[in-house]
Amino acid sequence: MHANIENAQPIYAALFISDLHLQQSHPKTTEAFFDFLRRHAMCSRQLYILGDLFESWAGDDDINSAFHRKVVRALRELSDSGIEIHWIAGNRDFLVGEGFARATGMILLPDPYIAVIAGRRIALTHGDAQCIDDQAYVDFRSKVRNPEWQKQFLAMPLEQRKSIIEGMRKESRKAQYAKTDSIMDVSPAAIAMLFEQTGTSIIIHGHTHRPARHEYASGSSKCNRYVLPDWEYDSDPVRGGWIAIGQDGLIRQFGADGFELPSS
Ligand SMILES: [Mn+2]
Repeated sequence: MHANIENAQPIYAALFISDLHLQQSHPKTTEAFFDFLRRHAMCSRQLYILGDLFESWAGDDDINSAFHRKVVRALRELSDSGIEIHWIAGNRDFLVGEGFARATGMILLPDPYIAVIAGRRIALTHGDAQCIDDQAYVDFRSKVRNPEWQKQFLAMPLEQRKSIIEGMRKESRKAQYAKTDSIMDVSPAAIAMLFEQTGTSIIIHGHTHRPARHEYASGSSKCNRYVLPDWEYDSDPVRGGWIAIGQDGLIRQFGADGFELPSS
């Protein structure tokens, strides 16, 4: 009985998503995420969340809001089904900590992280650490990623933290108008350095919301940098998608409609 189910092999070795920016005011995006978990992540051995799953995260003591509990329950269902969930923090949800990891059953990874999937070594990163041409952002990042700053911040009452984060978001939106497109993208020098430091020929990252596959020649071999899309199902046209690595090691890019992109 049920032999076909018990013997079923996962279709994919790993799936990668980032920049869903989940928030209560975007219910269709949240529903698209739950749908993705049920229909696609369930057919994979591993799921890698590469940052900015949430639009903001004020600390693990905010885990009990009705919205956050729904997200936790969906991730827990996946990990309880035996699918490994791996997490790299983004610039919006870097305060996700051990409490959230325990509740969802996921594994927190450092940034960058070298994963070996279907025999391929792959460097995984959110991508904001490679945006080194934006000096104001580099300064901001080094401040808020400092453990001492985080300790002091997390010692504040939750409501105060939420209003500080809201203020930061307004400032950052204002500052972005004055920045050029290239300054907000990853720096070619930082990408070259990441390839060299990790000794990999594949990078997967998000953050820039510029989904693509970039190919680089490196001596006689080739390197590839895959950029994940952001998700937005509450506006028209919708945006979204993911990257999958098959058991055969092949890397495929999928769009918001769930179909494979022809260019990958
Ligand atoms: Mn980001």
